[in-house]
Amino acid sequence: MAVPVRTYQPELSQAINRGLEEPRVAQSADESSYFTHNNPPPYLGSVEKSVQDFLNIHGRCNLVLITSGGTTVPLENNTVRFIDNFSAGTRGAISAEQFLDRGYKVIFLYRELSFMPFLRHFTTDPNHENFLDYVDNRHLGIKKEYTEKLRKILEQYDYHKQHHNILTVPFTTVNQYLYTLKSICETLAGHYEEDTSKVAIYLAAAVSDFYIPESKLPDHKIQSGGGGRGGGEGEQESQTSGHIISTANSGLTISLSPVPKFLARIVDSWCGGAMVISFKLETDDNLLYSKCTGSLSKYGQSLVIGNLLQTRKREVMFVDKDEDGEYRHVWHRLEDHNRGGTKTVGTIEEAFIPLVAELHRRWARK
Ligand code: 9Z3
Repeated sequence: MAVPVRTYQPELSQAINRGLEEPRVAQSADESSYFTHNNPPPYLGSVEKSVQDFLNIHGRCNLVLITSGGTTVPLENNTVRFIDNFSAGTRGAISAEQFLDRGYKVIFLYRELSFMPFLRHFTTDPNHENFLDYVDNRHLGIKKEYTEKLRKILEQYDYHKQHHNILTVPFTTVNQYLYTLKSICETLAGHYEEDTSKVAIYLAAAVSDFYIPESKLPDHKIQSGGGGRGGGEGEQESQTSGHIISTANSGLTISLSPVPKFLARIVDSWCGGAMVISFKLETDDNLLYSKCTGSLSKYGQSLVIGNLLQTRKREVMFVDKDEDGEYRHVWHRLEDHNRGGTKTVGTIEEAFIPLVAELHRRWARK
């Protein structure tokens, strides 16, 4: 099942409301001001309905909400330019397949046009082959050498589709992401009531730390030479719109506000009782462990999975607390798994998702 909305085109009917109160730059602790100063995406009601319908089909099964892909920060309301966060959505898409394999119902909150479960096999091929390469152009059938691969993937895809095991919900901007995440978490909390421990929230999306509040965005494309309207003599020398200043002489200056960190809210209020797993992405290996423990102590999630940009496809570090409340960490490496395990796997997610599912099983039993 997929929520039939488009998120990557700007919503022009939601053009900036200049009458909105000036936003106070949100401090980390000040989550609520974010939602009063930024509008919800106009399609949110339809997402809420799809999520509720999905939950009604499945009752209170084990469910994982997976976030996947990077969020964007638009620089203009009619968005030509935006700041993006690193993530192709590979981790989220593979993880979704792994959770489905273990009987989970999956809500997949993903960056529109990033990798999707099952479909990703045809776009991440190491030989750069895509689906069109599979088709014999004379008979329009599948070339013999690809039938086995396609059959296996199609079998799983069809099975989960027929059983409505996965609901896909798109986002593009950080604002769409935050509103949709909050809405899904709250719908889950309402549906599962005292059984929220059956829910895992697996936050693999790469979320922007900074953004431009809605009322500070320029409506139109920023002009490289400042104002730009008309040209010739009398041309405006500068264009200013709240957080963005463009001048012919000095280039472009952008000021970004911090996005409040919502992790603690997920844990303590949006969907209290669910097992929350977050990822920590770093590039400096000396920082990774302390960043993971810092995140655990600030936000109170159950597990932080640390990864380095350079090695994320080969190794991840699980950081959590033991029964005495002491931090502990374990590295999980693809190479070690394939050396010691009974089944050789191709991706690190296939190696570590069974461990996450086991931790969740214990969490739900508590
Ligand atoms: C990750 O660290 C993911 O593992 C990756 C996956 C983004 C590296 P790909 O999709 O990449 O396989 O290309 N995600 C979380 C990054 C993040 O923004 N974490 C926040 C933080 O570090 C906490 S929720 O502050």
